[in-house]
Amino acid sequence: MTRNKKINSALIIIDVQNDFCTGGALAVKDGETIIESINTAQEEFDTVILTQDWHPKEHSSFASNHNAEVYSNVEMEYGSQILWPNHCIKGSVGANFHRNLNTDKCALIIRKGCNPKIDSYSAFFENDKNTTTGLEGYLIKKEITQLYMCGLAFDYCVFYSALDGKNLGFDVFVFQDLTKSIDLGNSKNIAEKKMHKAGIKLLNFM
Ligand code: VGL
Ligand code: ZN
Repeated sequence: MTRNKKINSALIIIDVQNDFCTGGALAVKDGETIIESINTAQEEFDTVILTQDWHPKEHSSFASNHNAEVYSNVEMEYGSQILWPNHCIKGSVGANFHRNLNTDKCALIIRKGCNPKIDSYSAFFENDKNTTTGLEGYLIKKEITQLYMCGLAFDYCVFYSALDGKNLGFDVFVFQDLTKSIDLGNSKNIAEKKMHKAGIKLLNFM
């Protein structure tokens, strides 16, 4: 199918990294199965942006740095934080983009979670909701008003990126069939409801 290129739009591909795919440290079930369609989706956009979870090994979101159970919660200065298995350690194979992902088209890679003291789910802000990644400024300078999001994981990094994008005034669309969820507790349903309520449009690409 040929479709018109989406103008004033960017495709933001969240965290399609080995550690979020089968065999990875924080594997999202069937994470890699969305990649081929994500590559197809890229053909419809002039602007493609990738994000890459990129943690130092002493990162405060790792359970191993707290002597705590994985998936338990701790209170940080910026609020509640889930403790994850060690994942996406900068420079490691797990932090690399999955080999099937076409990375040729993308002009900007946003790395996030680099500060050992603050986790960063969103492509826009760290979890303190204040420290910017610079992505907003990039999009404004490029006169991009519509954001289409996909990638891993739907209920964490895609969700927080979509909410922040919407709050910043962008039109936000999520290609839900180009995502997969971690689904901790009821996180997938909660994310869907909050996105609907915020006016984020959930679409299917295929
Ligand atoms: C993510 C948990 C921890 C994600 C990243 O990409 O959704 N989730 N770090
Ligand atoms: Zn992470």
